[in-house]
Amino acid sequence: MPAAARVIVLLPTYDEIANLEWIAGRIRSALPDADLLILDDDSPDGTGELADRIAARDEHVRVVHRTVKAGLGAAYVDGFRRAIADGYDVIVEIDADGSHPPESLPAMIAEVEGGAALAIGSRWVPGGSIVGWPKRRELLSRAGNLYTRIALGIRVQDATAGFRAYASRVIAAMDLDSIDSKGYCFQVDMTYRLARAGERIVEVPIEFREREHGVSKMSGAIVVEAMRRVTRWGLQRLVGAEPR
Ligand SMILES: Nc1nc2c(ncn2[C@@H]2O[C@H](COP(=O)(O)OP(=O)(O)OP(=O)(O)O)[C@@H](O)[C@H]2O)c(=O)[nH]1
Ligand SMILES: [Mg+2]
Repeated sequence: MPAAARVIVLLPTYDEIANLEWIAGRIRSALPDADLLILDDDSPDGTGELADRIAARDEHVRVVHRTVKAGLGAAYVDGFRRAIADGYDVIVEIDADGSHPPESLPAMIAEVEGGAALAIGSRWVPGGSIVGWPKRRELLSRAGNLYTRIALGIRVQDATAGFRAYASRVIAAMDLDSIDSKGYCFQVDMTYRLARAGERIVEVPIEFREREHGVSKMSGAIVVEAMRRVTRWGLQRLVGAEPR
């Protein structure tokens, strides 16, 4: 990793018009030298046009207009390919809804610069916290992460977290074509790939906040996808088969 690592922040958006300006500004302030790539899936609420206006006044900001809503995983894979092609050293994932504090990014990126393959902004390590979640939602996340740890034999406390910094070398080494997980499962999929490859994964405690504006795109289908896939990978692990 070069002394001054080149950092790109990938920001997927779908109907985040009430959040985009604020989150983009916080990201730019937290990481003044980094570039920001907004990946919008043709949001009906005009998020894409707002993204264009932000990009027009800031040379560190670019926008990718994707034509259909294809899920978070597909948007990130698109961003990964562009980030690798453009030669970035560190690739950041963050939600646009304000749940993930950009102010924690310097500490996460420092871990990657120090040799970690992946630094996760984690809710479930000591020092991490959640603001504004009902108990039900917390239990779902904790139970999902516990199940994931046991099924996959990994030590990560917050494998479903979508707040991450990756060393781009590990993304470049991945077969991105083989990733078709969409929701939370995409994050588990990425984590499991790196854990199997013996890469170092660290967790940095963060304060996670429930979104205040806009609506969640989380759905029962996303939870079911994650449960089914984690179960399948866990069974494949038990019989010594390659995960598919
Ligand atoms: N480009 C793109 N972005 C998406 C898509 N689905 C969700 N997003 C974005 O992904 C991020 C996370 O989505 P959220 O709706 O907050 O879902 P979540 O964080 O898993 O669930 P909550 O905790 O309930 O907010 C946000 O920035 C969304 O705008 C999609 O299909 N395409
Ligand atoms: Mg969210």
